[in-house]
Amino acid sequence: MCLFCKIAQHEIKANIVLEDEHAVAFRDINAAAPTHVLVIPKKHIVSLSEATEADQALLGRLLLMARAVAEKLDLLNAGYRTVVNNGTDAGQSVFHLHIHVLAGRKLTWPPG
Ligand code: DGP
Repeated sequence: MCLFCKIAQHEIKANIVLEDEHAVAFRDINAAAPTHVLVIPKKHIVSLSEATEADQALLGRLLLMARAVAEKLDLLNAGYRTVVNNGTDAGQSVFHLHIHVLAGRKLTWPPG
């Protein structure tokens, strides 16, 4: 089973920020910003490229959980960035779809 499936099933410990029936948000182990949270579906989807029409509602839920994370961590005013790395060139290293929620410093653009 993949690493993030194990986190979603509480087989591997993570610092969980939010959880519901379909998704989990937890602190990234290798934070790239003062706040760095990952939002994942409990369903194993390898990457955004592997998502289908059947995942439409789930994808919406993930974005809303990213927003809920921002609200819970009081980021709505200062701002935050959501990122989905998709595939090798984008730097995806864990092949279970996840949305990064980054905040707590001025983030530059374009990303590296
Ligand atoms: P990406 O490079 O977009 O696939 O992001 C994967 C992220 O997952 C990366 O920022 C580090 C994080 N990560 C990897 N292994 C673990 C882990 O075991 N626990 C937690 N909390 N985060 C992890």
